[in-house]
Amino acid sequence: MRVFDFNSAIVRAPSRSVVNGLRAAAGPGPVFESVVSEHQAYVTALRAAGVEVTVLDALEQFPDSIFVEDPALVFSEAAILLRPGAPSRAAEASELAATLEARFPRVLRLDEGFADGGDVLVTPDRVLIGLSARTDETGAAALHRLLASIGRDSEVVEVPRGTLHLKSDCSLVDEETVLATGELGASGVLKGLRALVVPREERGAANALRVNDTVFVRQDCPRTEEMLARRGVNVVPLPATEIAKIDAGLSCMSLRWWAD
Ligand code: CIR
Repeated sequence: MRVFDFNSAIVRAPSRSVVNGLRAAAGPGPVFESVVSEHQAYVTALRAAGVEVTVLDALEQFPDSIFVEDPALVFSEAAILLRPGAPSRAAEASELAATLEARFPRVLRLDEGFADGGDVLVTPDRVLIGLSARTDETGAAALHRLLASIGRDSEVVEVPRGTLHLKSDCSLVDEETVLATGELGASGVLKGLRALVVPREERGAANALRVNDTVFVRQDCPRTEEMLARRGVNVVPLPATEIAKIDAGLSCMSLRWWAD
């Protein structure tokens, strides 16, 4: 099984409050109806790629709860409930607990510090845990220990300053190749992997999503799409301009795993 082979995923429907999702920069927020249509396109695309998708109900009290990748981490053998670093997102993990307990043989819990799933990149030989404004050293060390307890090697790395999450700046294209921003590509964090650097004006494209034999990329990043297509990648563009207004990309909207 490859690290991007998935037959199962969990997503959460956007709440009307998503228009108030966290964002680092001022600027127009997303339009609810447009987020809904991006989310529907995403679910349809996951299903077309061979994934069985469970859609959880929207949570009005948590504007960012559509981004289910951040409060948990999932593998075939276990799920880990994390401790999101943004105070407004802290309780999102407990909202996922029953759903994960019904689906995974083990559900572990991070019990100290903070860690967001967006800071975790699973590669074929190790799990990278990025230190960011959302993931602190205590949380990263605790996550490293939990991963060791399920037999997974991990490495704690620095996320470039000003980047929300590790995966805002990178994503796997295949087992040896990562799409990355210039900053992350040059940082040494991705050692052992080949970095394909996205054009500066398309830095949001670094958060692509490989699912089975498809790589999903943001529709508004044509140069990245072309770069991947030229390499023979089966690339499928998806609309994501609305969720990008609240600092999100394609990986954030699902938890993905291979259910045996
Ligand atoms: C946040 O700031 O938490 C949300 N507005 C965006 C989360 C994006 N999640 C991700 O990249 N994994």
